[in-house]
Amino acid sequence: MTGHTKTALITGITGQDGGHLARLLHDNGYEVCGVIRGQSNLKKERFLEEFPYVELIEADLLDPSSILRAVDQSDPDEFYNLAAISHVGYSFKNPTLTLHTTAGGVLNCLEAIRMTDRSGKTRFYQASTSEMYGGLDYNRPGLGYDERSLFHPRSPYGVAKLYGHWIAKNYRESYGIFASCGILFNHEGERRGVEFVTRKITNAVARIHLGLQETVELGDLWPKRDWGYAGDYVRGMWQMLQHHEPDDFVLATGETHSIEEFLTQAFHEIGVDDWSPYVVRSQALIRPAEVDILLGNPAKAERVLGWKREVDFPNLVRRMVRYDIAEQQARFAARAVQSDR
Ligand code: NAP
Ligand code: F7E
Repeated sequence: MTGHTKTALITGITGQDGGHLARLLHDNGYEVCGVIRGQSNLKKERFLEEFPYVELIEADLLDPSSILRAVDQSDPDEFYNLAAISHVGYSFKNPTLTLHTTAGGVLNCLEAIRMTDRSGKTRFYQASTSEMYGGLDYNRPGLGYDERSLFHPRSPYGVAKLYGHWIAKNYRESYGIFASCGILFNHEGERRGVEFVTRKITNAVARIHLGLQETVELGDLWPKRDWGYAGDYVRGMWQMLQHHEPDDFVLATGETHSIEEFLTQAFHEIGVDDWSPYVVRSQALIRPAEVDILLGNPAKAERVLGWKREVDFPNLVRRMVRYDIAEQQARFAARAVQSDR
């Protein structure tokens, strides 16, 4: 071992939150290990360029023995399970894969800890989600969902996450595993996949601004989400595992905005007041069931953990649009250099 104070294992390290968390833990002196899947993962090279200090371990949530080996090999003080099939729309198209990955994968992680962690040192973080509430039973108007609200998931993703949530609590109660669940509302940023609506919009706005794209195709625009910045939320995950006992915590902003509002704010950044000529509605992007409104109440995390989000809605959108404009310009310049050769 080197001079690191603690070791962390992260599944889903190639995803949005994985990148933010790897950096946060490294900056705090951790040795960071991350699970990468696939025999030839195209993200690997780029990931290691950005995070040369991360030790990657080949494993797959669907393969219990590989997760057991990853835990045995890294012997983590903290194990963050961020891997999942995380796209709600995709989960309707691939429900069985979602079940095995997003639900069964959590069991594989917990069993790996139970079998290897004789001293009980490993603290486990489960990435639970506001999608478990489902937008129904919205019976506390203005207050938002908290840790005691009813669950009513509205997608195969939400249902699978609810299993992950309860099995983590069950292993806490049955075996004394330090398992904490963060019930996180939507969080976005420059690392967000372009398959999610916020990044799809900011990427398109940047390209429209630069004359590289004319329109963007979207589904329903009326749903409302409680959107925060991912960098703030991974700090909350870490704080949950530093707490003296395992527990469940909601992380949210306490504000909700429709996709229309996100569009207005994003186009405002490029000086466009009326976005309607640029948005094409697509039936294919409408989900079999929709979560109408999500609003979270982070009072417990604020009070118990001292967690506080720093980035507000206008700054989140601004940050994403500016990042995407710079990224598109850099890509364009790189292509121009290549074609000159
Ligand atoms: P993301 O960007 O979609 O990343 C998902 C990660 O899971 C990727 O690294 C992916 O690997 C990995 N993965 C998928 N299937 C796997 C498998 N079979 N074995 C191993 N790894 C696998 O997700 P995110 O936005 O960072 O979210 C992190 C976690 O928080 C997820 O569990 C998500 O469901 C949950 N969550 C997210 C939000 C949000 O707003 N972002 C809110 C609440 C909860 P590849 O790169 O190889 O595909
Ligand atoms: O959709 C609508 C869509 O896919 C947001 C995941 O991180 O947060 C995320 O789930 C809304 C929905 O995120 C498009 O129907 C319209 O109402 O960006 P999204 P999500 O479904 O809220 C939760 C908390 C998680 O846990 C998940 O892992 O936008 N929408 N048009 C669209 N959505 C997408 N993706 N693409 C569209 O074109």
